[in-house]
Amino acid sequence: MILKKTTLSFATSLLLSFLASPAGAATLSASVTENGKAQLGNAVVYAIPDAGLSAAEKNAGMKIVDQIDKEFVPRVSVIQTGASVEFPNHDKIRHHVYSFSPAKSFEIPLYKGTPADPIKFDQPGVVKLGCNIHDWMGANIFITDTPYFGISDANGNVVLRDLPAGNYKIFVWHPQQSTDTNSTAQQVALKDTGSQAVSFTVEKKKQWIPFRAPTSAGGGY
Ligand SMILES: [Cu+2]
Repeated sequence: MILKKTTLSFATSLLLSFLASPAGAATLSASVTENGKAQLGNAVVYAIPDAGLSAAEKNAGMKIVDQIDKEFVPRVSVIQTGASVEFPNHDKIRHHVYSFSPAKSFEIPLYKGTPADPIKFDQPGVVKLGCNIHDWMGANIFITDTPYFGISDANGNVVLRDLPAGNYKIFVWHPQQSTDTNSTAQQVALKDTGSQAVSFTVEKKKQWIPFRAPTSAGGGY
């Protein structure tokens, strides 16, 4: 009896998402500025439907956070809850990737190449990555339940496509943001066709980890 009900509701949500999908796809454009002035790149913009997510919208997927020239690439990633991330090391030296973040605490001890097992991120939140050997190496993974997200380019622009029509709350997150992400919510009603625009202003904290590795010569690392 229980099994039957589950199967039915799964089939229903598949059908609903199929009906809601390409026919009624909306586009959301967001522009992000820093303190209302400069355009801000590397900001995550994500849209959560008021109606909740169907089973078909929870498809997680896979991402890569590379290590190149003693830096994480990219510095900011966004993934859906349940997604896995591979951490290939393309340097000739070893890295030791770790996170102490509550959303996902893990480490991949000293390695070269691509670790056999990707890391699965099964809780929403922010994961700050570091390397035990190279203190300056840092990156962020933002994990959200919704599949509707993007990261702003150098001009502070991000476009979310193929959103089913409906009411959404739109949020922004940035690694240096000084305010709570939940307080950034903007309510938007997306229609079947056309696009809608929102803009965000991010208040930034003063401090930031350096973007580039120190250029000191030598050293075995
Ligand atoms: Cu390293």
